[in-house]
Amino acid sequence: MTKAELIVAYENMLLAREFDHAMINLYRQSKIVGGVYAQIGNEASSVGTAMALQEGDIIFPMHRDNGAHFVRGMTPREMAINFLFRRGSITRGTDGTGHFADPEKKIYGNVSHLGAMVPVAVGAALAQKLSKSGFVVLNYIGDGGASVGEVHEGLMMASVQQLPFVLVIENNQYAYSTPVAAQTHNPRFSDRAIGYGIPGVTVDGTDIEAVFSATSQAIEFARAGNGPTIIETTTMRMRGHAEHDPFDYVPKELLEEWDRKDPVLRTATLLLNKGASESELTSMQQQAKSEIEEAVAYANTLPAPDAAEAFKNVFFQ
Ligand SMILES: Cc1ncc(C[n+]2csc(CCOP(=O)(O)OP(=O)(O)O)c2C)c(N)n1
Ligand SMILES: [Mg+2]
Repeated sequence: MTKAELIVAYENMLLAREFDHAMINLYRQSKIVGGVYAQIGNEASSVGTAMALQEGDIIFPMHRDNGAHFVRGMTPREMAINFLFRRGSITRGTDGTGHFADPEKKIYGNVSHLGAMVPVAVGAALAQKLSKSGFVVLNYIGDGGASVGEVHEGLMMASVQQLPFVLVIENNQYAYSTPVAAQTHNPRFSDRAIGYGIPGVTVDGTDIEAVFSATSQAIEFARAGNGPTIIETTTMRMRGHAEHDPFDYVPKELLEEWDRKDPVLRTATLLLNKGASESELTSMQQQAKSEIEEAVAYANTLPAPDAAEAFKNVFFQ
């Protein structure tokens, strides 16, 4: 990656990291009543993949992909207002977590039901092919979600129709309390691509350059009409499933091992190697922190939604 690209990556990764810390603190103060699914440890995966998209491309992020939201133009204010479920939020104050979409920004996920998002995203990819839009769909799923049946159905359709579709499997070692070894006999998720006759690659999901390069290739391949790719990014979920989960089932040594590969620190080192100075990095860190603080302060000035909002878009017979 060029220095300019690394700067964009680092800025977005810092925003994601600072946002996580801010949401964790608010959750502890009972100011957030939804789930806080931190993406600490997974930032290079969501930022590096999303950065490979071009304007007009479509993204379906998962519950943990705040970095992808930032890359695709979601602002810290918009994010904070949603998590604090204030009036005027993207979900009209009805969701206090990461289950939101913004079609204007071509962010069509998150579908909360694991696996169910893939056929929807594949449908979006089919629409791109039929309309010859030239846009590509980037879809995320976790190591746990990847084993849900609808993922198979979606990939069957995407591969046989050669759709402009890229599936990122974020293998962060756990699905809630279930380690990968307890849910699949083959821990290499990219091998599943063989069954669909499409390319599959596994990359170190803490290495922003590896993630960006693999995704750029897959997106180019898809845009040229060659069909889908599976990209497995290996990372570690460094927090519990969400903040209510003490994750005492995760061996401490495993967390220590992955902590040494912290994606934010690794990206800082890459920037230093490209000639950035320590003081440049410090000012980027301060900038991200103050942007998130300002966003939370702004969200706190907004009122709660009207109770009547709860009944909008609710259908019953
Ligand atoms: C069909 C379905 N079952 C269960 C859940 C509840 N749930 C939400 S996230 C999650 C764990 C997902 O693990 P993984 O796919 O590995 O993603 P990660 O949270 O590790 O990023 C579970 C069980 C759900 N949303 N949908
Ligand atoms: Mg997981």
